[in-house]
Amino acid sequence: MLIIGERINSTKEKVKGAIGSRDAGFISGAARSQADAGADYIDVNCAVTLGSELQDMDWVLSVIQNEIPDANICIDSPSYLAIEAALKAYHSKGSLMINSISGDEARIRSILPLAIKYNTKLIALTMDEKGMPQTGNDRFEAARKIYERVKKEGFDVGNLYFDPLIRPIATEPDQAVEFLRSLPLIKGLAGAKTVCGLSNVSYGLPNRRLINASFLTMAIHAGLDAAILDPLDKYIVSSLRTSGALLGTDEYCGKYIGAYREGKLI
Ligand code: THG
Repeated sequence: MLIIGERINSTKEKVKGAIGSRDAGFISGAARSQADAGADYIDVNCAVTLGSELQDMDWVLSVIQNEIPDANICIDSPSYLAIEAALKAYHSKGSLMINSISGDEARIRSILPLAIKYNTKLIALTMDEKGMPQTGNDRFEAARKIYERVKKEGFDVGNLYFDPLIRPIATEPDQAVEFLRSLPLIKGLAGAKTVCGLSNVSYGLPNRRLINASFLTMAIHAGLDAAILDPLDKYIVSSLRTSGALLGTDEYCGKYIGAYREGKLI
């Protein structure tokens, strides 16, 4: 499982405040704690600070690279200009992921050349101009079109991560199952991988962390390759470690036992 740490996201009030006041200690601490907890990538989202997103992205990336010189970054932005600014601001030896494109042709046309030029991994949301997918098959069809389109341009599909878009079960009770159904279908596209942001699934319900962690366990079994999540959340860590042990990807349950000894499990 590829872990993408979600904590540096400007939709969180504390993060927004820290970016606004240029509190480097807060941002470097959030990067450090996530990397120490096993995050393979650090997601960076500065989109809430409209108007200053480019400068904010530039500053946050310099702070993270200062703290962790070989940090891998997942650039999370709806703005082409902010993504471009981030790619230019990144001088480290690590690897980059762009979050995200979709089936939207204008978006593909602007972002894909950047992903090719800077040799990044790329997240593609399985939706297009027609809107949000309902069924597992809708998600697969959207993924298939993007896959063909991106491949035609010479992008290495081994670096492509499809996000089948999780929706809240509180209002759409069939959507978690449809998401899970889409995973093996999408992974039938040679080389393609899957990713998701977990927390939408639990929106509107109490004890959200429990739902998120349980759903993560199901998604890992269904073939999820990567997830944007909080690597410091004990419920999440418990799901990751129990899944590895139960699915035989954690040799002699070593990581599970290690996490237990370190008091990291619920
Ligand atoms: N797919 C892709 N990218 C994404 C998402 C996705 N990027 C953003 C988001 N979804 C994932 N990142 C976060 C970051 C922080 C939080 C949630 C998702 C967060 N949530 C609050 C918390 O946990 O305290 C709760 C917020 C709430 O109550 O709504 O911090 O799906 N490709």
